[in-house]
Amino acid sequence: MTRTYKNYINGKWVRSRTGECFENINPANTGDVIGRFQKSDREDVEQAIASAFNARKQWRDTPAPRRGEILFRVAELLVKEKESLARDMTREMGKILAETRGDVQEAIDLTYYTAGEGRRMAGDTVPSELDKKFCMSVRMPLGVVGCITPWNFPLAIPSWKLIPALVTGNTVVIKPATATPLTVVNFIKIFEKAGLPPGVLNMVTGFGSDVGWPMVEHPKVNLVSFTGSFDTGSQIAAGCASHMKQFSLEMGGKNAIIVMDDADLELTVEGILFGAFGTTGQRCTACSRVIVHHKVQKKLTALLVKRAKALRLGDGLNSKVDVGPLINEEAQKKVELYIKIGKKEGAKLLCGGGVPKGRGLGKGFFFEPTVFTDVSPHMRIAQEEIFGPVVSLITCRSFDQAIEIVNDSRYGLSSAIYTRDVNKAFQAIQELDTGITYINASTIGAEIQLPFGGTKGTGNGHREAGTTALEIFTEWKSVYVDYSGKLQKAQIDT
Ligand code: UN1
Repeated sequence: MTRTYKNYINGKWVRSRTGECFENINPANTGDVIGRFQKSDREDVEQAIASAFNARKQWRDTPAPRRGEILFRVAELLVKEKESLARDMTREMGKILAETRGDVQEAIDLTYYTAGEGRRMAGDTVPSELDKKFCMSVRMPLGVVGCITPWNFPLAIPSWKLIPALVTGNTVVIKPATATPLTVVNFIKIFEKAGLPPGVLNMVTGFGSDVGWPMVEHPKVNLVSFTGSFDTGSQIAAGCASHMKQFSLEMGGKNAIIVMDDADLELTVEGILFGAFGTTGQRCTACSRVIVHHKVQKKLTALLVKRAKALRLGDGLNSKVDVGPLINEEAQKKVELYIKIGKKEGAKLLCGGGVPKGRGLGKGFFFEPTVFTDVSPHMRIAQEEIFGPVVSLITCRSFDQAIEIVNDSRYGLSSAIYTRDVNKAFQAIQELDTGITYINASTIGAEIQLPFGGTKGTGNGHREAGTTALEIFTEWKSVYVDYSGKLQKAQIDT
C-alpha cells in the first residue's frame, strides 16, 4: 500500500481541503511509487499562513539563543538520520547516494553554522553626535516568510532558507517541490522532534499555481524566498513587487570552466566530469560550458570523451553507479530537444546524446553523458540552461577571449579556471562576472560558510548561506536612546 503524507499546519499533520493527492515517483524506476502527497490549494495555504501569523509574536519574543538551541537539536537529528534521509532522497530524486549524503551534510553544516547566529546576529553600536545619547542597530524578523524550494537539492536548499529564517525569529510556510516532498516531510519531522513550537513552521504540498502563487499574493506574507527557474522567478518577482513585499530569488546558471594552455589536464577533466555530470547536470552550478585554449583543445577533448563514455548509469542506490536519472520525463524530453538544437546549430556531438538502452535503464528517465564540440558562444546550447548531462566545448585563442565568452551570458552564478599561472588566476577572479569563482576546481561544491548566489539573471542581488543570509531574513531597526533628560536636536544642536 502506498503511503499518504499530509500537510503540516499549526503543529498538526492534516489533509488538504481538496481531498486530492498527487503521486511522487522514483525517477530511476517509475514503477516505484514513493508516496501520495496532498494536492493542496489556496485554502490550505490560507490556513498555513494564519498559523504562521499567529505564532509569530511568541517566536519573535523567544530569545534568539533559545531559538538557536532548538536548531542545534535539529542539526544533531540530521546527523543521526543522515543515512535514511539520504536513501529516501536518492529514491525520490535520483542522484547517487554519495551526493544525497552530501546534500544532507550541507544541511547539517548550514544548520550548525547558522544556529550559532542565535548568539551573534550583531548590529552596530556607533557614537552619537550628541552627548548622553546612545546609537545602535538591531536586526528584526520580517514576520511570515514563504519558501518555495526546488527538487535538485531537496534538503540542502530548504535548510538554506528555513534555518536562517527561523533563527532570526520569522515564522515560515514552505512549499516543497512536487518531485521531492518526502525529504521535506522528513525534515519537518525533525523540527517537530527538536521541539519547535506549533505554528512556527508549516508545510503545504502541491503545485506552484495552487500553493506557491497564493503565498506570493497573500498580504500576511512578508517575504518570498524562491529557488528555481528564471521564468518562475521573474513571475514571483513581479507578483511580489505589485504587493510591495520582499523577495529573494536564486535562479539559473550557465556556468563555465576555462581551461588555459598551462592547465593540469588530468585534474581539469576530473573537474569537468564532476561539474557537468554530477547530479546528472541538474545543479544551478553545473558546468555546462568549457572554454578551452586551442593549444590544449585536442588533448583535453580526447581525455574528456574517454572518461565521459566510461561513466556508469543506473539507480543511485547502487554504489557502482556514477550518474543517476533525470528528474522526470519532461526533463528527459527537454534534454533531447537541446541535443537536436545543438546538432542543427552545427555543433558536433562527440559522445552521448540519447536515452540509453542498457539493462534496467528503460524504467527510469536516464540520459547519456553528452559532450558537444565546435560550439560557438552564441549557439542556444551555449546560452540556455539545459539542466541535464550536457557539456559544450568552446575553443578560445586567448585568456581575454575566454573571459569575454564566459561573461557573455544572461546568468552569473559560478565560474572556474584551470591554470598554473597565479597572475591569470587573480585576473580571472577580478574579471569573471559571477557570484562564485573557483581556481583549479570545478564550478560545483560551494561551502555554506560563504555567500551563495550570482549576478545578472541568476538572482536579485541576495546571497544565501554564510552571514549574508541574515540580510535576506531580517530588517534593520536603528535605535536612539537619549538619556540627557532634555530635548536634543540632531543636526541642529552643534
Ligand atoms: C544548486 O545547484 O542549486 O555548490 C545548489 C554546489 C552545491 C549547491 C548547489 N553546494 O554545487
